[in-house]
Amino acid sequence: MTRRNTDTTTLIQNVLNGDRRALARLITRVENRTPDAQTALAQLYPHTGRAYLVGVTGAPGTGKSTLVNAIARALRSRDQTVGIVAVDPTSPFSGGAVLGDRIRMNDLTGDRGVFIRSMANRGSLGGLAATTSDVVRVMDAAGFDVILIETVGAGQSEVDIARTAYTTIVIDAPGMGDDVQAIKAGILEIADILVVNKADRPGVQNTVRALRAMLELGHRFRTIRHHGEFMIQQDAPQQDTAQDTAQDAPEYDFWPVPILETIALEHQGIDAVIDAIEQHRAHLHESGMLADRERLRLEAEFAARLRDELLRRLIAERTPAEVAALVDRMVAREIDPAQAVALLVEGE
Ligand SMILES: Nc1nc2c(ncn2[C@@H]2O[C@H](COP(=O)(O)OP(=O)(O)OP(=O)(O)O)[C@@H](O)[C@H]2O)c(=O)[nH]1
Ligand SMILES: [Mg+2]
Repeated sequence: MTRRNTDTTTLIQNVLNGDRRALARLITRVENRTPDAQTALAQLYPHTGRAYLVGVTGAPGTGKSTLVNAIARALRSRDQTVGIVAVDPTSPFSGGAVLGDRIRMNDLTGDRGVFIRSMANRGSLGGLAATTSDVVRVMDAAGFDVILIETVGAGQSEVDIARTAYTTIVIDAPGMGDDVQAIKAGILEIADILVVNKADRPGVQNTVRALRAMLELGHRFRTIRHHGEFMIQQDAPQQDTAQDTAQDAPEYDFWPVPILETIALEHQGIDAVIDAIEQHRAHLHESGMLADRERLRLEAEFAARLRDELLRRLIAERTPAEVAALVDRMVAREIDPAQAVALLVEGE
């Protein structure tokens, strides 16, 4: 065995034993996508799937980090260990927002039952989603009971990251501008729990009303969509075939999305949020949807990774000049984009 292999084996063992320094080291390697990180992830994988994943997303400045901090503290008082992954695609790794998150969350530092990791954008957003899944899995293997994943609900990739959770909390706050604009329908659609934070500010009831109206407009039923959502979706579980339209959704699928008010800064309303997470978890469990979600999650991740890998391989086989030549021909109206793709794939 080489020294590197021995190192990796020890590192994996230490992570499984909950060693924080090993955890931090491995996560750094995962972020850097080192070859030994791939080995470690594969070996840790059988030890994952136990943590309960909660996504927290919403517009910038709504109070996601403050709420995550408050939820983590409340979970700790219920004797649960907590991993936190804060994804901040807009800031460079050493940027202010990441530091800000650390400062705001520092009343949790020193507690060995909490582990916080901030991640910034490295490379493409697709890459960030994959890396986030890997980091979450490392924390899962390390034995944290709950993993909170904070993302800014600004783009598709962030929404995809939030979607990897079992329970997704979408957060809004009064005074964020037009309430209907503040949360795009796409983000609202993934909400299992809606939180209106900054309930100490004027306009809370307007925000609550706007959200309730949007929910009633067509998001009342949250169904697992088996068709059209993911690239790979051949054998949907039998019991769900009648579920493609909300009207047909059987009773077990119904989850009334609660709208909760919090003042995260003062830790007010947090117990109700945790109770709602617990209720949603029980609902997923009893309805069998927990297993469905896990399966969908893995399928979606598989599809995304496959897309990235195929694209990477295809592009690697072509020179930049070949790609540029195709773009030139599109600009000259000689070929349309679909033809350009066909030519690239067929290796013209
Ligand atoms: N008045 C009031 N302010 C709050 C509350 N919760 C958070 N804030 C403040 O709102 C600001 C933004 O809070 P953050 O927790 O950083 O919000 P965020 O959504 O994580 O922000 P980004 O990660 O930058 O998108 C901070 O100045 C908080 O102190 C609250 O309940 N009431
Ligand atoms: Mg934040």
